[in-house]
Amino acid sequence: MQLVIEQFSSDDGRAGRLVSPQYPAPYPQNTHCHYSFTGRGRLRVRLLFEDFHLPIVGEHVVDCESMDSLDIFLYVDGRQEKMASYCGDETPKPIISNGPKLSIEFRGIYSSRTSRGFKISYSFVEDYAIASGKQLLEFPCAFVFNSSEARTGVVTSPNYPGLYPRDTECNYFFYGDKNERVHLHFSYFDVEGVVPCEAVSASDYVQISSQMIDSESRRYCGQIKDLRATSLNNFLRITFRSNDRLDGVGFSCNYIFLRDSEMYNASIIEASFNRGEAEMKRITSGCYTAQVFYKPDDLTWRERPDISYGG
Ligand SMILES: [Ca+2]
Repeated sequence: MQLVIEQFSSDDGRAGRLVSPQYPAPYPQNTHCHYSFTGRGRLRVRLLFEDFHLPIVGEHVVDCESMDSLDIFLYVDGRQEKMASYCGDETPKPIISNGPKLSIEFRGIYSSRTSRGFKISYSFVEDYAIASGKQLLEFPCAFVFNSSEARTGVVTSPNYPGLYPRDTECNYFFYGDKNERVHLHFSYFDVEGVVPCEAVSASDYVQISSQMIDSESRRYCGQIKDLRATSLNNFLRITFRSNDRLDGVGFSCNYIFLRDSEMYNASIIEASFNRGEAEMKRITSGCYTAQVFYKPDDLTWRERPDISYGG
């Protein structure tokens, strides 16, 4: 039997990589590995699976119990809980811990001549793997978006497109200039829960409000296509809240700050980012005709003749 036990602390380094024994050659039969991670203070543990290739017994993965598998454990209220179990050869999505600790158990009983095992890069992060906005470090998880810095952009749930962390609240504050409103268009929305997204139904949720503090505003959960929202004034808050069980991917949302005078000409302007270019659609109210513009890197907006809307 091969036994590997390793401990990683943020004191020893903020990032690194771990691989199965003898990677990329097959690990020996009866390999057991235990990796534990501890981040200091507000640091969270993030895992990015770069390669994942365990043997498949039979034709399909039925359950990981009877196969070589890799389990992820988290701590919620001091209890250790299994968050996920992975087997087969489908690369898992990135994972982020809800607290300072996370551990991995690998059980490689069978191995096979064609199984490379796994390669995982880990990091200790403070920003919840939220790539935009300015983080407010006086809050557990809060980000600010000022119109003066960027009038349009993308905002995502923590760790998107990986699974969002459990038992986590993140707030996103949007501040426009005096006459601006904030417009949101969620291009992806999948937040685990049941309408009306209350604690009773054990739901995670997203709340959108034009006030800093308010518990009345509508909550959103489940899978929603093309969710849009506009602030009542020049401030908007998105609150994302997950509970201590079951996970989802969360959301990706395009935002844009617009003055009402700009809205007169274009009832909806949405910004989206495809194939690395910024793309803006202008949809005229009522009859739904649209011009599509694109902006390759630093160039000016140009109309895109290859895409048309109408009807
Ligand atoms: Ca949940």
